[in-house]
Amino acid sequence: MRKNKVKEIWAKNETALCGWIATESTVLAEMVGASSCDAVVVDLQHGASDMHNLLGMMQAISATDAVPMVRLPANVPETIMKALDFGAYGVICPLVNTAEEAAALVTASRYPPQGGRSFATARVFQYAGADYFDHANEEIIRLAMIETEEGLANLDEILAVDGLDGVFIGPTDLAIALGLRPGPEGTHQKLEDAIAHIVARTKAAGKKSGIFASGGAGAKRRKSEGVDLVVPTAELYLFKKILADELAIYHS
Ligand code: 3PY
Ligand code: MG
Repeated sequence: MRKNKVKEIWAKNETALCGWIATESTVLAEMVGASSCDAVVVDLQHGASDMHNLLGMMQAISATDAVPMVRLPANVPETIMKALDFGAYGVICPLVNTAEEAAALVTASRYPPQGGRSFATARVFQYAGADYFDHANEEIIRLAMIETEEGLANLDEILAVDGLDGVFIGPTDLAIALGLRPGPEGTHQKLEDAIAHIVARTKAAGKKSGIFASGGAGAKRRKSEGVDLVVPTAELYLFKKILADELAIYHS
């Protein structure tokens, strides 16, 4: 089976750099995959993509060396299984509140006997190789998003779930959960403390943490803080920023 590059990076205790696609553009997904990013996430929760175009998005990322990943719309077994069948090598599940919810994510993404994933010779075999069934349970990445008060309170129990690779911090929802207004890195000490706590507990559990950042500088900062997978924002926000910068030059 084709190896999961993010897992190889983690095995060396290094940080993976991850792109994030909010549009449904296969061209942009391929472009981000061909950058220095190690992985690309297609966002099915807040992004424009859905199950109807996900297969094409996975193919576009597969044309590059980046690992195709998905942020799920919700913790729904049918959706998890289909995203994996289409070629996702990693799933990030939003709004995980309890260990039971994290366990359900793991179960849906593991073939029996460890889990309850249904088998079909799906498109992923084209990408992964004929022995996908034998190694998928180990190669696939499963991250539970910590972005609610309840998820934060249950962090240690969530981290203890067998088969869960770790957690992904949603700083925007987490800020709101803490009664704060979202902002870039360093805006609120209370949020920074919560993030540092999540990163430290995750390391103590021998698992991996990921986070969404506000740009290259924010991602670099999170890497220096020990986060294992950093997302320096989504392609949509980058476009907006570059467009504003270029038009400001024009109008100046
Ligand atoms: C959040 O910040 O809440 C996220 O879900 C990151 O995309
Ligand atoms: Mg969120």
